[in-house]
Amino acid sequence: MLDLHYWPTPNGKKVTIQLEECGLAYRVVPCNIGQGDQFTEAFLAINPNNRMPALVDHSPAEGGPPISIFESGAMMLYLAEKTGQFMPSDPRGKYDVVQWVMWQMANQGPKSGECGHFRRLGDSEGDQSYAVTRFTDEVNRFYGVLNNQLFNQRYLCGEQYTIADMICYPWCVNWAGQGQDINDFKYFKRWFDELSERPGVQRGMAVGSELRNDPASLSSEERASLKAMLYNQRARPAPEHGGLL
Ligand SMILES: N[C@@H](CCC(=O)N[C@@H](CS)C(=O)NCC(=O)O)C(=O)O
Repeated sequence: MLDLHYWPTPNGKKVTIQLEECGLAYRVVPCNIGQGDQFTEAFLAINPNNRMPALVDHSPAEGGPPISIFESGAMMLYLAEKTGQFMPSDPRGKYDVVQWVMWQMANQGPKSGECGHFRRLGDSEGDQSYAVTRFTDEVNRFYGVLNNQLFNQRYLCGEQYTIADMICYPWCVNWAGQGQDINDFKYFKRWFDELSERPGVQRGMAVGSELRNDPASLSSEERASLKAMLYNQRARPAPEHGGLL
């Protein structure tokens, strides 16, 4: 059995799309990042980076104790190898996919996250126009990268649908909130529309939709405590005694 520690955000949905596309049996373990579940000792033992998603495979192919994995891209590579689906096994094809997984994890994911963060902030923390322009432009560049890649091929790595497509899709869904117009990127739009119709993508995107609170329903105190917990996190202290020095 696979446990996915999850909250319905784009980083979580990358993995639920893959689980659904592969038809794997899995259990969703809610990790409510608005209530601080990512800081519990039990969760930190799985992911020392206090971020969801995290995956625990209780039945690894080679037997032995459960394998736990953090970072959505690492989970997707693991599942692709475990199932033999949605990633070629020859080095040329495999590393074509791996480089797009790395691209997503190092570029599209984090910078689209910052884009959304600064655009949502408005002027409550002072003038954000430099950050808004910087990240909106960078995200615009990403749509251009995807659009060019998809100019003469159906999927990001050629004619086969792979985890490279699955990992990029959820961060494109909120293109309007990122200050973009996908009609400017017609090859990208063809790909986006095709993926949006896939039943596995639809099922993966819908996982946990009942868990999410409507931010508009939060009181001003709840909003303030959420902000205090999620924004400006600093280092968690290491234990004082008994460590390796
Ligand atoms: N690179 C990580 C990013 C994970 C991430 O940023 N998760 C966010 C939600 S999308 C989170 O858990 N945030 C909790 C927090 O900020 O404390 C991955 O792709 O798995």
